[in-house]
Amino acid sequence: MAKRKDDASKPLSKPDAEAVAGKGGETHQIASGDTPVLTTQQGVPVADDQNSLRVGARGPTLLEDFHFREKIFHFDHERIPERVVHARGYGAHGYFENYGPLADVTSADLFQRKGEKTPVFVRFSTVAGSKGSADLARDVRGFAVKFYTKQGNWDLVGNNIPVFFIQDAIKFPDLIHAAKPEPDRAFPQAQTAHDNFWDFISLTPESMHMVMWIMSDRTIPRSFRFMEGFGVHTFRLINAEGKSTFVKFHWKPKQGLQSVVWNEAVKINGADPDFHRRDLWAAIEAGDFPEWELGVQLFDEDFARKFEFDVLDATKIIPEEQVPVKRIGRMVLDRRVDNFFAETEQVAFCTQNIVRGIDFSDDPLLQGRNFSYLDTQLKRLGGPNFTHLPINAPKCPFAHFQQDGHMAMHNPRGRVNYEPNSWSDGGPRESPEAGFKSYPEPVEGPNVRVRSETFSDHYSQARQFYISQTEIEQRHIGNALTFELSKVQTPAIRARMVSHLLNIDAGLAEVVAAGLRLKEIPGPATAARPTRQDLKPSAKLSIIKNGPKSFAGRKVGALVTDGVDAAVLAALGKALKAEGAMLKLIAPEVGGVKDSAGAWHDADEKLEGGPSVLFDAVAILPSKEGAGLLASLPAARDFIADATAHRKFVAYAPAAAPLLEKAGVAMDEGFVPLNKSGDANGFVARCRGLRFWDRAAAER
Ligand code: HDD
Repeated sequence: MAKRKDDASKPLSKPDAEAVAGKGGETHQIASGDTPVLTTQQGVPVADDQNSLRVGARGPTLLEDFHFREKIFHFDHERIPERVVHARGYGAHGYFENYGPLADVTSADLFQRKGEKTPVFVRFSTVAGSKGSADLARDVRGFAVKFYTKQGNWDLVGNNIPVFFIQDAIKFPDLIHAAKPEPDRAFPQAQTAHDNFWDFISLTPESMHMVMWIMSDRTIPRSFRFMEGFGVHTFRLINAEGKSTFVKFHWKPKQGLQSVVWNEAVKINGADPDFHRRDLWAAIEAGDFPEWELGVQLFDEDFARKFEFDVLDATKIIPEEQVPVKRIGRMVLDRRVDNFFAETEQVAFCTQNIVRGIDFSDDPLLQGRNFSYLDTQLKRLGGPNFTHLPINAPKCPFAHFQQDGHMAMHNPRGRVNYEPNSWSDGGPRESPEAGFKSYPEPVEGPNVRVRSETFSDHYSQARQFYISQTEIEQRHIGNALTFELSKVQTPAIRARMVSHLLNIDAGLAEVVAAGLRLKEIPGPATAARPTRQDLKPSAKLSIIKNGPKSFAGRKVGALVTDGVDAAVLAALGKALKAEGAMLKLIAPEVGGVKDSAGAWHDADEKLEGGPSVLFDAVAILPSKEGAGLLASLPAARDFIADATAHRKFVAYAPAAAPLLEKAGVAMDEGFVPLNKSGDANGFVARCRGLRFWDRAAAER
């Protein structure tokens, strides 16, 4: 059966067709050769999988039909609870390759040898939406990495934003309740643009730095491949002598940073809600393996004491200008999952999973997370043996006396299940030499529920982030705040947010107040600490300043018709291939088009299914007649108008001119004529800029 299904081009033979249709009383095919026989879970071969057992052809179904009952029973229990947060995600396998020994700072085994490869599994995610929500929601992206090291599993459970909303884990349920659909109405899905979220945020000044990040284009990445990752918290690295060095972890995408614009995100969600997962899948399938470098910011107690903010406060960064990011290895994702559920869904990340040579800091958010992740796996995966699942099991030898529980798959063998014991084959023993050691930090103090004074500056780094952005990015932040707060129905909440913005940047507050048309500008929010004006802009915080050097890994969508210039199309394909980018053909019909030399090209998408939002740049390449046809099609006009509005580079054949006019676009320097095949290289070179932002300036 399986074989036949895969080979869709082969028509079904008569007995096959009957087996599928399940004609009563017919003889079913007998599996032979390499086709396995369908069995029950007990291994009993199944003779008929099309009809339940019943009394007579039209009679009631019998309870003794064990195959039917087992099949339905299993189906009824296919779902497990989705993650409370980060429910929608997508994973891939790969490896981490260490650049060189780091023994001076850490004894972690994976960082000891140059070129050592450690297998990894990565799961990217959105936070707020449920499992079936769309990929381009404006949201933080999860960036969780499981390293299967030779000394046990290390999980670095980070995000694509280096700070968080809250300073203390006890506020996490409130934050997530506020962000998720409102409980009485169960909407909006996968969006923070609603009253509850902004009500909570506007009452939580510590979230203001994060607010700047989530209202920036960081929350609408072009794909998982083009975003940074951060471990967020300060951790410790411990060397063999027990010396501790503080560390913050960074993932830097080799592909460079890239985001989409909001109007594009909204349209992508309609055109392809799976845009991000499809992108990762397609890149890996094409052998274009995405890659990140792992970077560390290393600093000592002395720096921590002198730094303007508390390094235990997860709402703060350490600017790279103050502590540079040292790149210590690279991660390559080169293998897709075999089965989404078994791997991506069942993977269980826990911040408490660390290995010798790495340790926690006292960041109260991290300390709380260490409880939460282990706890949540019990609910989601149903028992304490989720580490027996292949995706969660260490790939190094392991031995312990833990036993039993739901679905136990490897209980200790033999008589011994406790320690100490005096049996000669007494099982594993602890090892003071090789074992995990916690950093013996001296801690003293009264039991108190207080937030440290050193955590109380909520605006200075929010301002620093804002002033580090290009003008375009600042405008996007203003637009995003205006959009989200316009969805808030309670005017007092809108005004309360503007009062916080006044502490961040007066210009931004003004833009948002005007965008909301506030009748009265509120006074600035009461601040525990005045906003520092002396923090310097940090270029690393901008996406546009950290874009790619090449157009590799990106996609051009070429709108083509019959009669497309064969030489120009070939040259464009060649130039993109040389750059490591892809060309996709969009045609009036998916069957394809015949070019000017009479050659046939299959289309990748029918026009209505391949809007320009799915591509990084576009080429409009109709023949003269084709241009006339396209001008009459709304989807073709939208294709061009959207690409223009989203500041994309547009290549066009001379014959496209009347079509461009019909689409109502004003041509500018971002439009590149493809008159002859030699022009393709020039177009691809322009595409390295990703967007023609000057078009935005002209509009303003
Ligand atoms: Fe969390 C999942 C990242 C704060 C509690 N979190 C989860 C995932 C990521 C993060 C990437 C998805 C893992 C996966 O793909 O399976 N979370 C973060 C970051 C935080 C953070 C970077 C702040 C720095 N989280 C945080 C706090 C708590 C949680 C403060 C609770 C006290 N997070 C959870 C959770 C989840 C989770 C409920 C849901 C599913 C899971 O853990 O395995 O336990």
